[in-house]
Amino acid sequence: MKTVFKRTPTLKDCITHYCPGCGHGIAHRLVAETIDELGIRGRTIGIAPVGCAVLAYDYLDVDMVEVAHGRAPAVATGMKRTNPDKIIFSYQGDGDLAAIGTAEIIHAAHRGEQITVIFINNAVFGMTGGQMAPTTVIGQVTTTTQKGRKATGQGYPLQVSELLAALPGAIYVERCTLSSVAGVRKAKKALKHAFELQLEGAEGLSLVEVLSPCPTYWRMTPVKAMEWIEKEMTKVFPLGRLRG
Ligand SMILES: Cc1ncc(C[n+]2csc(CCOP(=O)(O)OP(=O)(O)O)c2C)c(N)n1
Ligand code: SF4
Ligand SMILES: [Mg+2]
Repeated sequence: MKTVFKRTPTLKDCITHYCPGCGHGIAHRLVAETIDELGIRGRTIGIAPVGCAVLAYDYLDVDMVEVAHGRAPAVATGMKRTNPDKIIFSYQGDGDLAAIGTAEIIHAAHRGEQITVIFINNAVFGMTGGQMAPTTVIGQVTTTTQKGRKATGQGYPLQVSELLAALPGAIYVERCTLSSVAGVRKAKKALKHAFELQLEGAEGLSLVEVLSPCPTYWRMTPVKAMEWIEKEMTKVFPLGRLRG
């Protein structure tokens, strides 16, 4: 029998703690495949987030560092500056990157740090129980917006990628989705491009935002969660290349 699909070596052979239908597992696979295809496993260092992907270091077989919530771009900056031959990436949720770590990501991009950022936008604080995040869309029910998010008092969804794309230090910013096969393929291409830029020594930060399902705290089946991304999330977070 011919093998048509197999685990890529950078993805460890283990069971993850993710809920059924969670996007983090797909995103991990894409990151692992990219590292393997580029042959950079021995020189890549990842920064694990605080959030549901906190155990990314147990799933990705590369050197990884765990840092405080939101501080990944600051730590990645230090890592890259002291190890310029290494490929440095951070993997961050929306609570991590768009809430507590807003200052770190904006300034890392503004300084044009040569790092690659993978931004998993699932529109909630997943790990802590599905609270509203800055990326929660208007009308979305979360544990802290039980009548749906309202702009008055709770603000508008924060489009971090659009903000970052306005900075000259961010050389590549693209928003992708995991909600369809075509979307997953595009996300892989975007991740590869982002890593390649760093590999080539391009001067600046590359970021790939990935719209990712959290069926558990969206209170949806995995299939409905994918549909919700396509119908609702992409209205607020349009897909495509924003810079570079
Ligand atoms: C300094 C600090 N503040 C708050 C927390 C609590 N905390 C842990 S995970 C998390 C939110 C995670 O959300 P996100 O980054 O979107 O990741 P997800 O779980 O949705 O993938 C928060 C607020 C913490 N660990 N450290
Ligand atoms: S709570 Fe959401 S983000 Fe966290 S593992 Fe479950 S589905 Fe994934
Ligand atoms: Mg989140």
